[in-house]
Amino acid sequence: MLGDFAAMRQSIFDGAPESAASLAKQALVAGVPPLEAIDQGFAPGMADVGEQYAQHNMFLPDMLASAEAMKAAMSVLEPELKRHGEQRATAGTVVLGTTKGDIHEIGKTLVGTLLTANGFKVHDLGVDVASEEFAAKARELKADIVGVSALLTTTMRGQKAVVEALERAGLRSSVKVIVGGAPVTRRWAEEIGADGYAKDAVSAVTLVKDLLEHRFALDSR
Ligand code: B1M
Repeated sequence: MLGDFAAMRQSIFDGAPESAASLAKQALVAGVPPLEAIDQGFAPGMADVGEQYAQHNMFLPDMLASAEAMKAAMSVLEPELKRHGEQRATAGTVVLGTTKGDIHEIGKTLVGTLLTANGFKVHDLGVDVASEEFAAKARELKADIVGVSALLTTTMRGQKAVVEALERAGLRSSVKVIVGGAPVTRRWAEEIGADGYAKDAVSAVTLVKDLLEHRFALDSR
């Protein structure tokens, strides 16, 4: 079948990396766009897992197994997503990471992959990243954008800490800060003085493009 989204979703729910990777390969061979396989197949599987975990029907080892399955699928799909970006000129530099104390990496990595696919140079600092590290890398790379992901209500505060670290480093006026992650909202972004919020990886790309276009328009006045 062209894009067996139900089977993809199930492979994540079951925490089955081999099956997830094999379904991802089959999807590519069948000509399914990689983003469609993620959005309609694999990511909904992660959402199911989150719901079951919240209702105490699944436990931490199950969530971990599902994350491994998701990573297995992504390792097949990401190179395909990125390939498009390699042929383009650099649209801007983004420093990306997940906040201090937070090890959720899948959503952040997907944001990075799509930005790369859209011609941005992405430096991914990984997970559990201190605010000062974001600021130091932004200075070193003369970044246009700093992107901070947080998946826990307790680690969202780390996004505010990054805004503050950039201010302390004297970089706040030259760098745009975007935030995202399941518990993050537009309101929170405004409250902490970030420049933008994106609900998913596709809107993160639109947001970054909009912010940079706006900045270049102001710069050329
Ligand atoms: Co965790 N976990 N987890 N977990 N985990 C959540 C987030 C949770 C909502 C589950 C639940 O209870 N329903 C809950 C948080 C509750 C809260 O704070 N409100 C939770 C918890 C409690 C925990 C632990 C505390 C559990 C424990 O130890 N008792 C623990 C914390 C560890 C830590 O970080 N210190 C923990 C651990 C883990 C695992 C290690 C097992 C694993 C992560 C493995 C890994 O990443 N390598 C894990 C997972 C897999 C999840 C769920 C099930 C799935 C997250 C995911 O990968 N989603 C999650 C439930 C859920 O979110 N429904 C859950 C798929 C991904 C594509 O989506 O990450 O939302 P997401 O990213 C999206 C958007 O949010 C957005 O775009 C992405 C792509 O569209 N986005 C951005 C993300 N970052 C962005 C940045 C941007 C812009 C957009 O700009 C910079």
